[in-house]
Amino acid sequence: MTSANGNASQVTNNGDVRKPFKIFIGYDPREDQAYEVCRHSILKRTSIPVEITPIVQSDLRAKGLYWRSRDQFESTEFSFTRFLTPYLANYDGWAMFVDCDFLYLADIKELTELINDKYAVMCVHHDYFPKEKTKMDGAVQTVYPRKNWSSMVLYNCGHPKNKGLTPEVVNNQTGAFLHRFQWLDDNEIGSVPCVWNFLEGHNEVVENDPKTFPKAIHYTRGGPWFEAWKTCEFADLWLKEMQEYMKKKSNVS
Ligand SMILES: [Mn+2]
Repeated sequence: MTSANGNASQVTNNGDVRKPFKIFIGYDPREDQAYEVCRHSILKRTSIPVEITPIVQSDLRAKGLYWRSRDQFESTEFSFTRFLTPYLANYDGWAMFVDCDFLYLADIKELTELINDKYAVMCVHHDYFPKEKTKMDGAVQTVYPRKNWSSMVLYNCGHPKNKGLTPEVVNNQTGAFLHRFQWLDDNEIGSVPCVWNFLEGHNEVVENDPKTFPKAIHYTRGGPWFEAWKTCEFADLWLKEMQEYMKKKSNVS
């Protein structure tokens, strides 16, 4: 866990005096570098206190919170564990889940300012059908409605509907039920601008139109931490961030 700065009690979020904003990042041992760089990119830019926790499947198994057997459609270790976010936040306040293959370019405070308590969750409503048949390091790509919506979600953890997202439900429900937010009605799913989950290889920057400039790049096809994606779009930004993270790490130790 990490607090970006110590001034927790002074932060207001949606009118309330708040504790640090909780952020859960999906962790996969094959993408450790991606996780570290994603985390670094958030901490470096945030102007509000945040508490970042990796969602590590082996830890959750050891704690008896996760017991699902692995299925063939899981491309990462956090395919299902991500839906434990409201539980892990004690069904209290707002928290964010994000995949580890994100690079933040903006202050997370800007995202929290979009929070609206009338919703149970908020996310980017992608209308997206991937061109590739495989993703990352060869895992099978699957196509389904609301694809990629669950990769970055603001959860209103105290919302009554999200109390239904118990460990039992997360362990037993189908991928379709979870990834399509079927525990919710459509009007309980708020929308945030696509620049907060900007899909590399899909979304496009329009010159001179700041509304299209990514605030968080999602290397959904695989990012520069994989040999095959070293030259993907925005690879330079991620590599630069990684160098910075490595430098900071070596200065500390
Ligand atoms: Mn992803």
